[in-house]
Amino acid sequence: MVKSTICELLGIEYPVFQGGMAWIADGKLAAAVSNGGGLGIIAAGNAPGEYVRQQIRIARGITAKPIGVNIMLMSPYADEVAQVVVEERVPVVTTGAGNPAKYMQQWLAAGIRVIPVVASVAMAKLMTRLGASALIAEGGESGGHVGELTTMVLVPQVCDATSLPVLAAGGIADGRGVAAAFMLGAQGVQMGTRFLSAYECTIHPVYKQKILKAGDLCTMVTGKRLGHPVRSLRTQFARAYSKAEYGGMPAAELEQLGVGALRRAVQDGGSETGCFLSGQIAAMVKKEQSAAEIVREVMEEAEPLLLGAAKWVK
Ligand code: TUI
Repeated sequence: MVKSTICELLGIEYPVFQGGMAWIADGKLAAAVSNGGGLGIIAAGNAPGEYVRQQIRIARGITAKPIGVNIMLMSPYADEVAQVVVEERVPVVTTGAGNPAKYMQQWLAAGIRVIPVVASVAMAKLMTRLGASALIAEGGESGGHVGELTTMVLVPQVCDATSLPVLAAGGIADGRGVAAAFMLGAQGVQMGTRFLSAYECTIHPVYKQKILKAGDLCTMVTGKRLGHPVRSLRTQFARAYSKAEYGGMPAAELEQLGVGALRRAVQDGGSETGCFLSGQIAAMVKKEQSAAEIVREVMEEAEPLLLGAAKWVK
């Protein structure tokens, strides 16, 4: 059994978080992951506070285990979601796509464990100083909003920069990735793409099939010119967006082209108009299974690898 301080800190069985994927990670998926012994996380994405409250209550109807909420800091509703997590006494908050400094005091006073996603050493140091309980170091192999550094490069540097436990994210979908993350100094992992194939993940069937059929070169990054690079499947929409981006389309029009695209992928499954967020690891997601099986499988795979690592030492 692989145990780490993350398990003790949060009262969970396995050091595995399910990423807070906008429009995807709802109360049902989060509860399934938590019931499986990991930490399920509800994504606030660009949704209003009341939606998040509803999802927290749905999750609590399915599990008594700890759940988390991810707050996407670029959301126009970030302020109200920040308040909802306090009112609902959510035990763990993760943040993404920005700096959560202005909310930290309020959350710490409410006894919330704050675990920000960081994509740089500077942000890791700042979050450590401001009272985070742990950090998620997310490399650019991940789906969605991406930073500059890869997981391999970011994780050890974040581990060196903080005394807090670190979870690795980006490019992890099996036990080898988990074992490698521990070798880099992490004490847990966060996976997003792998959970897209969970039975409890209610994305459009077309989205699920695209992930299950994806190859190694299946993703691309768009949105760099607007300052928020996003990794998604290389679909008709992503190619058209990229062409517009590098073809000199004015920024306001480009922004407009992206509006609603995440929702369309998740709810309608349309390749022409939807943006199917995915990590580079999609090619290694090969079957549908329950969220609990995913959590257990990756940790059972990691265990012999970690035990066997000593064979290299002569
Ligand atoms: O947040 C994510 N992934 C996301 S958010 C999202 S929704 C979205 N919709 C439209 C446009 C953009 C996003 C889809 N996927 N991952 C966590 C993450 N956070 N990755 C990188 C960062 C990050 C980047 C900069 C965290 C902090 C940061 O700080 C910059 C600063 O100095 O404020």
